[in-house]
Amino acid sequence: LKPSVVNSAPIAGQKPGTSGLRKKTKEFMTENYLNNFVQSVFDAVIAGGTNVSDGTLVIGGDGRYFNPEAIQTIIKMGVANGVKRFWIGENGLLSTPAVSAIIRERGPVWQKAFGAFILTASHNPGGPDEDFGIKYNTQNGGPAPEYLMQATHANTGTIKSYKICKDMPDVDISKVGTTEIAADDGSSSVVVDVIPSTESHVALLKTIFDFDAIKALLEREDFTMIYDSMHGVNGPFAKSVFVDEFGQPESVLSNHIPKDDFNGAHADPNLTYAKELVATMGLDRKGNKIDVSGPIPSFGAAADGDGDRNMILGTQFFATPSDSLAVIVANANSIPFFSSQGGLKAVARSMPTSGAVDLVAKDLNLDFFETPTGWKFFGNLMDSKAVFKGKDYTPFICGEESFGTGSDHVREKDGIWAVLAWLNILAAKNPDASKPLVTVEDIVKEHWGKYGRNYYCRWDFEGMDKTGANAMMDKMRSDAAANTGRKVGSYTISTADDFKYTDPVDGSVAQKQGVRFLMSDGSRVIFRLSGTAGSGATVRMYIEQYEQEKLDMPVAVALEELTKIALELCDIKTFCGTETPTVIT
Ligand code: VG1
Ligand code: CO
Repeated sequence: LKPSVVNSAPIAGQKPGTSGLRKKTKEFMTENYLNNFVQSVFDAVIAGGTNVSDGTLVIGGDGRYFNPEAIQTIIKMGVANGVKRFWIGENGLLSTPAVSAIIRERGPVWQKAFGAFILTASHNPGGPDEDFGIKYNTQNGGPAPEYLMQATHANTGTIKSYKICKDMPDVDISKVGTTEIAADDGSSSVVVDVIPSTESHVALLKTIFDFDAIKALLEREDFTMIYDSMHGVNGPFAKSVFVDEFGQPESVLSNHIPKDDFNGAHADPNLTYAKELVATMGLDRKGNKIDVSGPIPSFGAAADGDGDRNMILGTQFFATPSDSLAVIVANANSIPFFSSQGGLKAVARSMPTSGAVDLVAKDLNLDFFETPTGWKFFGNLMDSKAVFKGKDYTPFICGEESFGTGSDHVREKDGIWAVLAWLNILAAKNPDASKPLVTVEDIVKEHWGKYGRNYYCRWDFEGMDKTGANAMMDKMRSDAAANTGRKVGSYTISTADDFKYTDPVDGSVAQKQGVRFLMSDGSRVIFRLSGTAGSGATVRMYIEQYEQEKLDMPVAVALEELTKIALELCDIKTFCGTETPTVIT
């Protein structure tokens, strides 16, 4: 266990985005690339006052290519930097929400985790020619806050060397168990615990939901489901819950064996990429009904590579993530986690997420927050009690339009949580098995009937030229004042601005979080550049229109005029040379 100091030099571009550092796998595998970043994190964490010799470091990932090698490197660097105890997921597998649960729940006080490395590029494709990524989570179980990532980035620009125990043998991560490695002179030792991947997370989920009621729902003759894990890390978790806990046959699981390239597919749960599930549920990639021979399941769900995203489908019905969030919030108190704590108290959504949940929050008198894109902003609100002298916003639900939903049970979005939330709500709506099944579609339509419908879609333009995309955003920013008050088609722009967020808990300010065109009738058009693209620029265009009466239009029809206006407002054709999106969700 003798640490070596290896000379290195800064590598350009190691700037963490919305959710960690993501690059092409090949770039990550170049000499010192991973080492430089990991050392920069350790230096920032230690400078921030964390004693890494006290407590445990968690390491796991979504199983993508280069995960096993990266895990061994981080263990050896961790030891060299003073870490004494590790928890590693079996076979290196831990979903993002499971990591959060492990940090928060696992072990006695003296072993509690101080942080975690998660090896994932989430919904980005994996494999030697695709993407790799790494994120760091802190002691509260959430993504590292902005200041820590800024310090890390600064360190990557000045790094001269890193520490590693080169001669330490690789740890066998394929078997659950404890390895103790003592220094030659017996002066110190390090404990590496390979832990069952699903244990802490599934135990936590069992305390949140009414498992008996969900089991009874799943056992109904007229209820069938399918859960597509898209060959990401969610497979073992879905198996543990649906097969081991609920006693369902393995046939409810689809693509549940993790693969290091996600079987060559794009493990992103949306209508475009979850093709197989979408077809099984009787829909096309626009969410329209198609003819299917044979029965269609009552409930369909999918997860992304690292298991933090979810897509919810009913029989020939797509619940948009924004609607799903609103429905979960409206029915939260049928879930024991909320009812047992005196009811849901606060909700938050990211800025581009539709305003459907705002209407529920207002109706139910909940504290409501609108934050920038990315999960880290929700964490502060959930931790408000600790940080904010007793002001407590929990129990708390939050979500994003990008298929992310969760609560304060962990500090990450949680795909399987959202699936169980829906099943718990379905169970509560169906107390009597002899009555016809109240479906996902019934629940969403009843919701629209009460609150109106926020028609919504997002267009992604992937692989755009960075210079062009930045120039486009700059132009909209500088034109914001002039655009305010302007009439466009049948709309009037009541405000054009660049979203800025002041954190109500710690007062920190996040600037330039997306250009917004807020129309006088409540409709919105929003533009952002993605912070998770592995290469090039991804432009995101979000379109929303609220309707109180007309609840049954095809989305494309409802949003037709606004979409045309949006393309004119940004003039993407001139700046990026196209106005055809690569993905519509
Ligand atoms: C995207 C989504 C954002 C999400 C983030 C991480 O970020 O829009 O809502 O929080 O991915 O999700 P961006 O900056 O590319 O728009 V995950 O599942 O990739 O960790
Ligand atoms: Co993800």
